[in-house]
Amino acid sequence: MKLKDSKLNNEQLIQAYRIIKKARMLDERLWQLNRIGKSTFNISGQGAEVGQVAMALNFEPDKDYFLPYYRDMAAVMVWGMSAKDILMGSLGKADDPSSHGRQMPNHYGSRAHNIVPFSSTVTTQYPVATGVALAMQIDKSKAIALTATGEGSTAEGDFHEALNFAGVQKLPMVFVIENNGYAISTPNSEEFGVNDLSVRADGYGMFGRQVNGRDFTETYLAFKEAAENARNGKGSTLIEMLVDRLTAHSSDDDQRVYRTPEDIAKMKENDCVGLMEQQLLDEKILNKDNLASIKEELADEIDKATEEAEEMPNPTTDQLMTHIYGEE
Ligand SMILES: Cc1ncc(C[n+]2csc(CCOP(=O)(O)OP(=O)(O)O)c2C)c(N)n1
Ligand SMILES: [Mg+2]
Repeated sequence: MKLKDSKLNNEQLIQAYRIIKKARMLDERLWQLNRIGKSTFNISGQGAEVGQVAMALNFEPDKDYFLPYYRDMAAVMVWGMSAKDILMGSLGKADDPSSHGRQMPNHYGSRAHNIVPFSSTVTTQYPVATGVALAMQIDKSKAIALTATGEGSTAEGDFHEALNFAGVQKLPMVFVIENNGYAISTPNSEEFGVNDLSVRADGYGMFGRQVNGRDFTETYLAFKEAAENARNGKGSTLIEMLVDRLTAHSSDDDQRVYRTPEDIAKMKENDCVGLMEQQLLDEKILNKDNLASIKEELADEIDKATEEAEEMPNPTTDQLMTHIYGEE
């Protein structure tokens, strides 16, 4: 679909693109920091940025809560986390808003931005999100809980428990499955027996929809409807968002071992960021010079954020037991 069919104006579309591009460039920086030994780990959202931003723009970050998973960097940036916040998490700094340097990198959380930190144990954020949504429903706050996980992770019992509870209670929620074709090295064909995971919504009494997460407008409009339904008391929606995983699962594996060179090359040719850039040019929203200067501005911003984050203090041994349990 055309970008303009989203009914967002040019300024809003450019703003969305800037976040998408920034997430991509920041992720590339995190890989560099890992490879030179400054950060211990990286797990990327490369290939999912367009879908994530199109999704997240439909929520109100000062009111709605996001319970993300490890690939959701672009989405948490829409929610308000800065490049420096994310870099501090990767470098394990004392002021890292996600966990003050206690968690693995890319385990995003920010009390200031209504982003609930999560466990590495996949899909545990789903049932936690139903609790957040139940509180919102009891409070009549008209807020929504958005939560995301990967497609392989939907095999966990937590997935069923969360969707069942949300369906029964008609909770104000949007559940997202980011289907990137693989669970580490296991392909979709060995993960489940259906072609469309969103059909599972029917079994829980909620709305279900599969979207192409490489298409900004298709994704934006699907989440718009889901958010409106949740906000207007019509209950939850399950959205399967088809995306790519352009990198290995994480910095600890090499996808060339389990994917063919042709498969990897084809995926890179359809890189969602490149597709959106072409649409911005075709629809005359930006020209090539504009794209080049945005890239330059973002590169400066990320360099500056990296320098600032690197200069931040590390946690000290006397802080070992802080930020672990709630304060009395
Ligand atoms: C309960 C549990 N089992 C296994 C793992 C190890 N693990 C981490 S990520 C992952 C794959 C998840 O794949 P998917 O849900 O498709 O998400 P993706 O990483 O592809 O985005 C696995 C098996 C874990 N973290 N938690
Ligand atoms: Mg996956």
